[in-house]
Amino acid sequence: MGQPTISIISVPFGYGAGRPGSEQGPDSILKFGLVKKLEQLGYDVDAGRRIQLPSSLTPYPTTRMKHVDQVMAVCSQLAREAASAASAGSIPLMLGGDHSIAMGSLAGLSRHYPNMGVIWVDAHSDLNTEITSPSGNMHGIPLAAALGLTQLKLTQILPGAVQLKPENCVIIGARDLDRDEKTLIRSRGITCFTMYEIDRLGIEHVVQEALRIAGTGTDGLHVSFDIDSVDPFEAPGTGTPVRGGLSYREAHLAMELMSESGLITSADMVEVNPSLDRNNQTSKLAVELLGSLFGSRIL
Ligand code: 6HN
Ligand code: MN
Ligand code: MN
Ligand code: MN
Repeated sequence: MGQPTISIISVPFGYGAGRPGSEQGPDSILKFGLVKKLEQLGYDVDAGRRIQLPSSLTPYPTTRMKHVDQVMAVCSQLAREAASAASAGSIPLMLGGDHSIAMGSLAGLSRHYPNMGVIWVDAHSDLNTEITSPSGNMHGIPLAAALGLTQLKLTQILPGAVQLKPENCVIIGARDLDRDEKTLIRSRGITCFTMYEIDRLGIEHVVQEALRIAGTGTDGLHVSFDIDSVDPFEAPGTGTPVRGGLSYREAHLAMELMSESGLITSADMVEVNPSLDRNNQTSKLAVELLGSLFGSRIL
């Protein structure tokens, strides 16, 4: 039996972020050769799935959060696509778009993998709620939503969705956490490897621990990769850059180790913003990193 199929789901949606541009992420990542790269690694690639914002929207209860109706509409469609790709036996790969789309990924995937683990690679923890969000931007809440901590529930995105368990969820690369996010990480016992732990323990140890925690006793393992986890020196094309991030080699090694584990069943690549990029460096990096996640090796 050969490699499984990878189903690329493009989600050109950026209203969850505070500045425009990430809606151009999927087309840019595809333009720089993602399909060819995955095919060279031996996968069958289905790149035809694309989520569009529908013309009519169901209004959701108004909160301080911005563009909730749009986020919900896109996430509901994405959830159905992700669920159908997973139940067809392929590996769903979501290209964002801002990180709010992960609520759609997780709602859909959780129907197929009700006891899923998640590795959240990000400069941020995305654990705000409608109450604690300092910005009102929906890309700051998806992990909290997936854990059932927001007013918005995954089941409103897709009936039958299952929320994540905090013990099956690991954050890697954090260095810009809001006060209430820190409180939640402690009170809910979420494992969070900040840049401090990565400096002290090394990326290899951190990723092996993450794989053990999120990959033991779970039925699927999703990687949600926010490109702002990588240092802005390497990844300038993103809307909320924070200094002091993963180096180029640390990011690649993280992907290589996740690949070698054989545990990864789906992934998001989000927050690539071509309008803020330098020489398409960030889009090209996203393609390379996805290559490493799906088995590309130096030798
Ligand atoms: N992202 N914690 C900040 C907020 O507005 O809630 C930043 C969130 C960034 C979200 O990068 O996916
Ligand atoms: Mn994020
Ligand atoms: Mn981020
Ligand atoms: Mn576990």
